[in-house]
Amino acid sequence: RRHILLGAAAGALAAPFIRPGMARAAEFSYKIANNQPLEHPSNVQLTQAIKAIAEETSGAVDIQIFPSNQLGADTDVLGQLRAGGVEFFQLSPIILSTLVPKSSLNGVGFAFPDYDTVWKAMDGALGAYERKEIEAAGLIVMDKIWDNGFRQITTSTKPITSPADLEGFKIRVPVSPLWTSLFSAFGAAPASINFAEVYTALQTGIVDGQENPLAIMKVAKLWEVQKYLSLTNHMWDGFWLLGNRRAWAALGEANQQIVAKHFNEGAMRQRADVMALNASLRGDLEGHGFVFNEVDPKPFEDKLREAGFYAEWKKSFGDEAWEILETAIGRKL
Ligand code: X2X
Repeated sequence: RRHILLGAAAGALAAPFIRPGMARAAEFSYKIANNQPLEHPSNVQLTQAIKAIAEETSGAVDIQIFPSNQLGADTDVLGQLRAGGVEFFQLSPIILSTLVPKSSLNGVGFAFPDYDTVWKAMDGALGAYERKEIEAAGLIVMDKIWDNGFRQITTSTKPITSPADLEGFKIRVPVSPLWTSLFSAFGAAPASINFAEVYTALQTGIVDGQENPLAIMKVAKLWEVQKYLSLTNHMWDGFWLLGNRRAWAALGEANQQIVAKHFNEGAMRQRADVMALNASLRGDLEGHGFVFNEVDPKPFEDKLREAGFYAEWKKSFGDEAWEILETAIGRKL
């Protein structure tokens, strides 16, 4: 709440300024927030996108990046986005499901076998369905989702090789009913913790493990507080680029088109960057001391089915949404 007041006050008082090379003062000084450090491909490509937006609008649309949860933890910033204290926000669809329940469809355990299936689904009917739900909740969302990646489990204590290794295991999960349900189905003890507090939670032993894509393990330097990395690929996760509806409307159509174009192009470049990074990340993380192991996903998926995970979520999402998911992945869950 404090952030919102400060943001509004700062916006009202801020004097227009002219950057070198800009034809005129910024008409719109907007913020974009996310949870990733500046060196993550998301922020590398966002930096390029906002530069292109400033250039193509002759400086009228000036967007500043607030990385690494500088404006607050994800669930707080979602509130700020809705209130208008921040204009743009990149957020996992699965965390967004705290506001838009059906946006976590893509996070159903082991739904996606590979990236080809992910991009066909998210650029196709599944992504369109999630965006329709997001817009119905009063938010703006860009067409192209950014990549977070396939999620893997790390621990400080032991490699996770089978579902039995997760029994009673204290693991951090992001704040979302789907995540809690997934790890409860494995018999683990999931703790909902925002990403902003993950490193400290691992360091102080509040939890013994966490799960994230390799690129996040890298930029968050998780080898400092974790040892084993199990390639479970239990979920694919991305970042929707969300906007506040009033701030978006204020831009007007011409600026909207420019902003959307560069954000969406940024997403496509970011996907390629994460893909390229994935090729070297295992060796890189092993070099930092992580001990990798691969797992057969089948017993993990079987365990979820036995625990009633798929039945529960089919009921929760409803038949229409579930069918869109199953069509997108080309099999029954
Ligand atoms: O919070 C996480 O673990 C992260 C960075 O992967 C998300 O944004 C969901």
